[in-house]
Amino acid sequence: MTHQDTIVALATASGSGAIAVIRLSGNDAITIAESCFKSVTPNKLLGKQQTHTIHLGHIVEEERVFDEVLISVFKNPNSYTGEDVVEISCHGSLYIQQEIIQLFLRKGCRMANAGEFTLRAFLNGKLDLSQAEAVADLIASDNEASHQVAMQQMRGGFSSEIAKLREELLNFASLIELELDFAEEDVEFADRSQFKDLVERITFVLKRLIDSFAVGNVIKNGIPVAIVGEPNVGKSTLLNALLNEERAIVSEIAGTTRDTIEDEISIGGIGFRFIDTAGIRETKDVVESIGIKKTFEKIDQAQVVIYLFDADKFKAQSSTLKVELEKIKNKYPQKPLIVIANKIDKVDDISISKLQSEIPEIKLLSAKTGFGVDELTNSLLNLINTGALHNNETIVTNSRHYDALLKAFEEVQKVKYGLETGLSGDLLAIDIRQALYHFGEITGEITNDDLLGNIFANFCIGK
Ligand SMILES: Nc1nc2c(ncn2[C@@H]2O[C@H](COP(=O)(O)OP(=O)(O)OP(=O)(O)O)[C@@H](O)[C@H]2O)c(=O)[nH]1
Ligand SMILES: [Mg+2]
Repeated sequence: MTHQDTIVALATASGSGAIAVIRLSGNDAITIAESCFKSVTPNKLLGKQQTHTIHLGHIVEEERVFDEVLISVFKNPNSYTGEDVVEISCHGSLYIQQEIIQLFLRKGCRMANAGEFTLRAFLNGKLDLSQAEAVADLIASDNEASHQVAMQQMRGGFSSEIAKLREELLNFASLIELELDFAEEDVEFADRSQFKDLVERITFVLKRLIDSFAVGNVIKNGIPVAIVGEPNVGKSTLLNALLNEERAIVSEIAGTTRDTIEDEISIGGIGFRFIDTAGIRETKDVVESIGIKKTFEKIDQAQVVIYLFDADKFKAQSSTLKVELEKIKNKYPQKPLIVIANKIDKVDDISISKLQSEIPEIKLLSAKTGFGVDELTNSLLNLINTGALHNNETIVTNSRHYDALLKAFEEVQKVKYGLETGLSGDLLAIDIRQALYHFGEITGEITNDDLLGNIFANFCIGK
């Protein structure tokens, strides 16, 4: 597919900065840039310059000079999009950026759509679909783990693995379909035992990738951690201590937090999303009770629950506390629960040892002084299975890929069953074709406009 029109967009973040980069891509990118460029070297024409070269000069329109700029020239196919690309580094004032973009629009460029540069890169075979998607993830990555996963996927990640298996499966599909043409002769071109081996291998790889999604999802979206407990135990103070900023309002009045407050930070390279909730108690206050209902919804969504109580009130409330903890454990048996005695600065050593003997898993903390916060973040990190990450294994983070992998897995299981039960070649071929289809969806061998539209709409303009 070729694109006739030349697109333009700001590639750097909008707003003013030291430098801004404006990008052009398409058949006329170099001609259009040349028509607005006056090099400091007399009579230098951009069209005559080699690919991957940089040129100093001015952006001009007749007598008007817009800015002094550096222009980089990339000639097709050796560019990000695979087309002719020109990048103009101008001074980063909002006014200059807009004036230059307007100028290029007058000269015949069209404003690029979201993700259109990357879409063109995909359509021109510079990237496969999963790599193109990784570009968006890379731009969005804000911690070590999500960065590492996006980087790995952009460099080929599992799409090369999938492409290879698809190739082998395609071979078998062709052989089996060939057999159908020779049905009378009753021959077998496709070695069934080799085929079984392949199906086993594919099953293994798919299963590993599917399982990795749980980790991948967590890495991409941050691990939701709900902080719950009765009013006034110090939940908001703990949130602030974890985030290292005064994010939530703290007061001695019970019922201060009426809604949930969320914020994300990176701990040891993993994104955690902490959710401060309204304290749980019986109440007639309508607003507060809505907040409490929300607290339970947040526990549902959280992957980890931190239950906080006031160490100073332990003596008076130890029995209700234990009942409360049992309730949570019964309701969410799978969810890691971290139990914390807060305000430990207010109690003496005897009370502490009593606490520890009655609730052995207890962690001691003072949200106010910061005591125990590091230990808490360490135990959070320990909960998360990041083994896969550190072993450099491929991790699936994209729900579209996950979906396609699940479907491919289902089809491959049908093929496997078909092989075991001696299913006829024509029926086997149908299942194989289905599996191939889902493999192709991941890498982009099989696409449709809706799918592409969806994926690239999530990009920023200029990428
Ligand atoms: N001494 C001491 N006081 C604390 C500690 N943590 C919180 N507090 C105090 O406890 C009071 C309640 O703290 P908050 O963080 O607002 O409690 P909360 O659990 O968010 O309360 P609600 O939003 O009402 O449910 C405030 O006066 C805090 O300063 C601590 O570790 N030690
Ligand atoms: Mg609060």
